[in-house]
Amino acid sequence: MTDTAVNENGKIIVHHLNNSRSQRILWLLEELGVAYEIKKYQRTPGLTAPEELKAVNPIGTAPVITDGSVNLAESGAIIEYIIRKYGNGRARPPASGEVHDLYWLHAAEGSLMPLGVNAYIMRIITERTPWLIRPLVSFLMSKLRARVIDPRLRVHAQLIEQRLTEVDGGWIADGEEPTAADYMMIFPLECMSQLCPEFLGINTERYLRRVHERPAYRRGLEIGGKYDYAP
Ligand SMILES: N[C@@H](CCC(=O)N[C@@H](CS)C(=O)NCC(=O)O)C(=O)O
Repeated sequence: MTDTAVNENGKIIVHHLNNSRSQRILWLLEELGVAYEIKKYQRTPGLTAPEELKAVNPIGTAPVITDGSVNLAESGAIIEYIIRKYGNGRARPPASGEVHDLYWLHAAEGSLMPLGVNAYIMRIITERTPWLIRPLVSFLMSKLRARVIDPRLRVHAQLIEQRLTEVDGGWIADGEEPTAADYMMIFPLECMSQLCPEFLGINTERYLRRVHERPAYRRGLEIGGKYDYAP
């Protein structure tokens, strides 16, 4: 977190990278009805974020928000910050769902996304390997993925399916509306629906469809632009 630019309109600025986790933040702000502005950044041909994002986050990743004198990165931190500061009591879990909210809020970036990113990098390495040795690299990467990544992704998928079955079509924390856990989990679930759709249970698929149909989610998509992880 750094102190830099102040938005003169007093609105939050969302530094949004196309096709990225910052879609989570747009969904949350749209659900809460918080005024914001969006500053768009386009991925480079190498799929990394452009250099100018480093002006607001030295690591160079999105999402980042600027709120007054505060620049804040890390989607989990941003989501908690927005809910605490602008939620007016909304997006909070009921007491019975607090531990579930906490667990999934952290599991999303702490456990699921590292697995997903590793699988994604393996796919890119294979695609970009010279054709002569590609079959060998492809074979090695698929062995690695089958041994190291997929067994864990499969268990995570079973655990979220179990939770979504317990809440019977509700939100992860079993409240009236999405909480931090939902805003965080949507992205790994969207990634898994492309990377390993066969791991996702029926309630998880229903959950994804339900989120994607929400008007606030759709508004976030329109504002964010092309996003390959949702219909
Ligand atoms: N744990 C961070 C991860 C941030 C991250 O890796 N963002 C990706 C977009 S999904 C990014 O900016 N990638 C571009 C790059 O690495 O250059 C968060 O949740 O905000």
